[in-house]
Amino acid sequence: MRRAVYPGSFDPITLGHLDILQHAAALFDEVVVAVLHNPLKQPLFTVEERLEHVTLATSAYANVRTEAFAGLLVDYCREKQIDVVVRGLRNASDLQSEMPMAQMNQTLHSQIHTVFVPSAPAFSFVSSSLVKDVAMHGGDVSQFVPKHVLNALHHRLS
Ligand code: COD
Repeated sequence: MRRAVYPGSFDPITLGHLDILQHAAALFDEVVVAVLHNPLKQPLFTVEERLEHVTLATSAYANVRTEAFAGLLVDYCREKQIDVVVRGLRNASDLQSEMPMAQMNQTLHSQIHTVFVPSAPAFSFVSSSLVKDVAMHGGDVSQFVPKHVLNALHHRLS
């Protein structure tokens, strides 16, 4: 069985993330969306909230499940016996930041392979940070996030 992990902060999950996940779910038998819990960072949504948002957003996929992780991604992969990491690529700058991560992960754990999935053009400019910034300033982000995330953003930022 081919398993993959799709790791990220998902603060919050966007339609761009879901676009990548749709491809990952078609490519692999099972995909674990791993939501990073980093105690040193101050996310807009707690890890529990982000897990809930991701679980709801991915409920249509029978082969996708959601988990939180902390610490090194390679340690999580070792523990779960997962050897493929899926990452989305929006542009050249993503590639520039993703390559060192993929190479570091492969150096730390030689069995880890990173698979890059190109983003749909419609979402190539979308990021969680931009969505939060626009929402924080009263802009309409309804075309970039699932409805329940939109509600959560309104609730958190009001
Ligand atoms: N379209 C397509 N893909 C997208 C879009 C979009 N609009 N938005 C985001 N993505 C992709 C990103 O490119 C990424 O692949 C994925 O979705 C998740 O994105 P984010 O922003 O939610 O998550 P990141 O980039 O903050 O996640 C970073 C990790 C958590 C993977 C990383 O920090 C990590 O592995 N941390 C654990 C500690 C560790 O192992 N450190 C060493 C790393 S070498």
